Amino acid sequence: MISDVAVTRAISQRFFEKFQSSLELDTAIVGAGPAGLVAGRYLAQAGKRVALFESKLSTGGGIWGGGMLFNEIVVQSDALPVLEDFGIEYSEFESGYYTADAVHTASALAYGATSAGLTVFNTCRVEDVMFSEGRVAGVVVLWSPVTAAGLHVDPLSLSARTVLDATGHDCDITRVTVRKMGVELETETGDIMGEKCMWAESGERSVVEMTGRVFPGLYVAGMAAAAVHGGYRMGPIFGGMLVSGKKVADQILAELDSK
Ligand code: 48F
Repeated sequence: MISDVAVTRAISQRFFEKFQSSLELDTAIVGAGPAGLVAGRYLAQAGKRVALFESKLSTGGGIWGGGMLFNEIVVQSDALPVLEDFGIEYSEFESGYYTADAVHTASALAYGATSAGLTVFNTCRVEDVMFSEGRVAGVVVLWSPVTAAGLHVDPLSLSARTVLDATGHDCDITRVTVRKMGVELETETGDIMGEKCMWAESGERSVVEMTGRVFPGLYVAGMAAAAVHGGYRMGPIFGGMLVSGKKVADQILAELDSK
């Protein structure tokens, strides 16, 4: 016999176990696109307390639609080790260009990150950061449907030694930090520089170079790094996003392990 109440008890208890064990994190990742999921896998694999917050119901960010809803993605050779690590199947299209099915890639990234121990809170929007002693010190979260409905509800706060802005084009987390705190970022201008037009060759190279810390406690990866540092956009070639996620995980691990 199945008890409806047992189902409710199981879900609510398990959810709050997850939530309570995420109140004091080593790293809070915001955004479950390719950059955030790749970073999440490597941080979780290293044994860090890491959780990812995604405002949509599904993880995968901009992967699902490939290019213009043609659901294939292109990856260049630099990122093949990341594809292989996640067990993502790909094939060579022509020299230097590899393709993977977008649905398979999005699913495999989610599986690879969560099976390494990453906790994902979906439908959960980070609307602000905690700020303490001159650094970003955590995330302020609220269910995204609450925000969408325009309900007047206070959020909750979770502390994190490091926060990763992997929110893509919007660079939401860096933006809210600059807007509310007026801080100077570790960028060429000290401010958010804004993403440039399409130039995949430059965009793919620079998104990896631009990955890293932009303020004490705050890191950027993926398209958020391009938006913050003024990189070119690159469209549906995803190698830079994957390598950026791996690079930022290494940088965050170096900071976490140095203290
Ligand atoms: O946009 P997204 O896939 O970011 P990414 O990892 O990859 C970029 C590529 O998909 C593509 C590209 C490749 O050449 O240019 O755009 O840098 O994923 C960002 C995720 O962040 C979520 C958003 O729903 C998406 O799934 N997100 C954005 N703002 C918030 C957020 C927020 N404030 N709180 C929680 N999640």
